[in-house]
Amino acid sequence: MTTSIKKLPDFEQVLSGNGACGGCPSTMALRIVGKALGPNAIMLLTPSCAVASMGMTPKLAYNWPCINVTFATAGSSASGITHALEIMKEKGRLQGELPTVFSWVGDGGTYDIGFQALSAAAERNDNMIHFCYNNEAYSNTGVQRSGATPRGSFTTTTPTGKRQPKKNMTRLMLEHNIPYVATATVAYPGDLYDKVIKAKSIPGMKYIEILAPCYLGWQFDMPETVKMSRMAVRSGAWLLWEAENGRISFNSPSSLIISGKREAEPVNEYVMRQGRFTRLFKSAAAESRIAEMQADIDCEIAFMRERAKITT
Ligand SMILES: Cc1ncc(C[n+]2csc(CCOP(=O)(O)OP(=O)(O)O)c2C)c(N)n1
Ligand code: SF4
Ligand SMILES: [Mg+2]
Repeated sequence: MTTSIKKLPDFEQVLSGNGACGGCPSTMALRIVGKALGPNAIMLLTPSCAVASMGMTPKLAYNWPCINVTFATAGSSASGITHALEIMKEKGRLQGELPTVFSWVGDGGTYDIGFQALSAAAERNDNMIHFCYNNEAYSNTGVQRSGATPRGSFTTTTPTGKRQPKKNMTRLMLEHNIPYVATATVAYPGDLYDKVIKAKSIPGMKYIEILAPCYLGWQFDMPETVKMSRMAVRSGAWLLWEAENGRISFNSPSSLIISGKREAEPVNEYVMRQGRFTRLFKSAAAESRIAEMQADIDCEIAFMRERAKITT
């Protein structure tokens, strides 16, 4: 049974007065993550909105020791810290429970620039949680395309809409055979909370990717952040699932779509609400390009339905 939002702990690890946009989905997600991780954790960040939002020491908005590392190095830096903690514990220089080492990184820092170091940390099964908050673009620098930007989306570097489908990062992480991989999004806070609680209890590498609809990059009205997140799941554009030791299970409502009990909503209802696709809708090729986007989603649903039948 998923934890109700009303049952989440009262304490806050993300403090008020931070520099994020109002209604920022990544900050919303981090609040929930903080409630699950608690204070005994060390946070790593790469250049991103999350860094721009955090403020400066001693008035940091995030109530953990925070380390800003270079873009390419979230995986390797977290590896160094987690190993150092283990050695300190072994030598008796650290008492009590080891802090959770976690990286809070955007899609640019995960899919693209930080991929090599993350993949290497996953292959070593180093003890950490890598969170990718995925707003589907390089938002902090003015919304450029990333490997996570979906087909058809306008960004400053894809002025006619991205031609390629997004990279399937969660599946890539799954194929590293790490103990835990999960997807989440802000419209389902209890689901995210439960996944972080679980990840925290598992030794080794954990990867959690959170879809974060960013009103600035996606161009919708800011109060619709949570609605957009829900629409992504209901259309099947974002599937909620988790894999423990390679065994995949789907979470509601994606489980209903996968089992065929509920039809995924057509993608055009979801994308029509987002200004980043407006030019596409106005173009002569609108019909065929929306059909391509729908085909990407249908293909992913069909693939995941079959992939879940295989356990390693
Ligand atoms: C090596 C390097 N390249 C480029 C930059 C400039 N830069 C800072 S933040 C950022 C965007 C980060 O995108 P993402 O990781 O998706 O996080 P978001 O801004 O969306 O929160 C870029 C390109 C940098 N700091 N370092
Ligand atoms: S640009 Fe988007 S991700 Fe960045 S702080 Fe604003 S709402 Fe959040
Ligand atoms: Mg981003």
